[in-house]
Amino acid sequence: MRSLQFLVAGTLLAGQAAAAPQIPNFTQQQIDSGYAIRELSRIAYENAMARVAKSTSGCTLETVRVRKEWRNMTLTDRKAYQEAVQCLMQKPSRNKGIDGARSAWDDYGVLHYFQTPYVHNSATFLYWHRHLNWVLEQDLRDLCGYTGTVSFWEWGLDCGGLGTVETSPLFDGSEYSIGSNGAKVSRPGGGFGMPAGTGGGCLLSGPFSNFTVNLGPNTARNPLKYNPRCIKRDLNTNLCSSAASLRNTTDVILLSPNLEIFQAIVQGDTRWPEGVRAGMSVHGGGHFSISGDPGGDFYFSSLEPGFYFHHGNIDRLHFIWQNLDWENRQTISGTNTMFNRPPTPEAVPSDIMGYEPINRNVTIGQTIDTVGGTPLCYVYAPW
Ligand SMILES: *[C@@H]1O[C@H](CO)[C@@H](O)[C@H](O)[C@H]1NC(C)=O
Ligand SMILES: *[C@@H]1O[C@H](CO)[C@@H](O)[C@H](O)[C@H]1NC(C)=O
Ligand SMILES: *[C@@H]1O[C@H](CO)[C@@H](O)[C@H](O)[C@H]1NC(C)=O
Ligand SMILES: *[C@@H]1O[C@H](CO)[C@@H](O)[C@H](O)[C@H]1NC(C)=O
Ligand SMILES: *[C@@H]1O[C@H](CO)[C@@H](O)[C@H](O)[C@H]1NC(C)=O
Ligand SMILES: [Cu+2]
Repeated sequence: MRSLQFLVAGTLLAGQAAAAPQIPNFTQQQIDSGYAIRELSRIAYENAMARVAKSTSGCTLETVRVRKEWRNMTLTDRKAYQEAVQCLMQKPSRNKGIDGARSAWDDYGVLHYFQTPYVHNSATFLYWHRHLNWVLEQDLRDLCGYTGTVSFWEWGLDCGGLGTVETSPLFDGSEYSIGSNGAKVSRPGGGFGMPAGTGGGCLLSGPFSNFTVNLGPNTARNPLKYNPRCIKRDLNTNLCSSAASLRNTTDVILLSPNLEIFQAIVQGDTRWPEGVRAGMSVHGGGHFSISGDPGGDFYFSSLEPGFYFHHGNIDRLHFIWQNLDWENRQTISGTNTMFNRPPTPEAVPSDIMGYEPINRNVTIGQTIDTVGGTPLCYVYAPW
């Protein structure tokens, strides 16, 4: 009798066991060195690929795109990505009647400018930016013949004692980077109330140092007016170490039992005590490790090529967190306005997220699964 009960209970539990989070216990040293995030990333990748293998959605093992950290891309692939972005910067804008929108790349500045009040500290923060990177990937493919994927920047590999942002393969100014730091400009503090980094001026060298920022800043009387200027950066390893280290990144995953808290911690959203404790946290930390103009501009940061690497990592953290406990982590949390101001109803899967005029609107529900095939079909590789 006893063994029969055990058997029945065992059968019931088997279904639940598969859904339980497979989160090992790590030592502080394993967390700080990056061993932990690499392990979590590997488990999430394997779980996601196992779902792809069984999927009937059209996202298959043949079609799934594998996104890699910049330093895990071959030099050839890095060049191909840069060239595709350069190409997009030469294609015509799809915006009509917006003076500053001169290229297809500028469309991303206009889009983010208009969506900012809805897609930050709201239910769509993670999902809207997730899909934005997908939209960019599609544009690079459709308009510029790119065959690869977007990438991501694991901030913590370049700070917290492991490296510096200035010498990161992403920002070292080499042929295979996305351009260098800005020229050193001495000033009392950095832009937007942040501590100063080590640059502040126009990019010194490398890809995108010739890129012209056409719109913004958001503090201008007419932010959408044509306002051509150099791109500036103010790289900041100290800020990265205090807000976007491997420990900070791993903690986002380990300390978040549900999406509400995950979102609060990622953004340092002070409406939650967990968000208060997270301080500036990884979202602000990654942005302000680049900083500058437009990188530090809340509305126009999407014109900075580094933006998509930063948000790639935010999306990757979300992907890892979701795939550690997929059954329980397909939720939506929050409303459709920033800080719920003005108050709006709780978001639902059928709510539409806007990507005009790039013509890629989707519902929130369509973006919950990166391998859902509607349209998303990608995973993040462990580094
Ligand atoms: C991690 O540690 C907790 C508390 O010590 C324990 O309950 C749990 O079983 C451990 N998990 C694993 C996967 O070892
Ligand atoms: C910047 O330089 C690159 C490489 O020389 C070139 O492909 C690109 O078209 C240039 N971009 C602009 C906006 O001039
Ligand atoms: C972020 O990590 C650093 C160590 O890498 C630590 O000093 C800091 O307290 C962490 N921040 C938070 C909010 O946990
Ligand atoms: C896309 O969504 C926006 C709302 O964010 C809406 O104004 C627009 O009409 C939609 N476009 C299409 C083609 O459905
Ligand atoms: C990715 O790069 C890291 C650091 O450079 C290296 O240790 C790792 O082996 C690489 N991983 C893959 C999958 O290529
Ligand atoms: Cu944003």
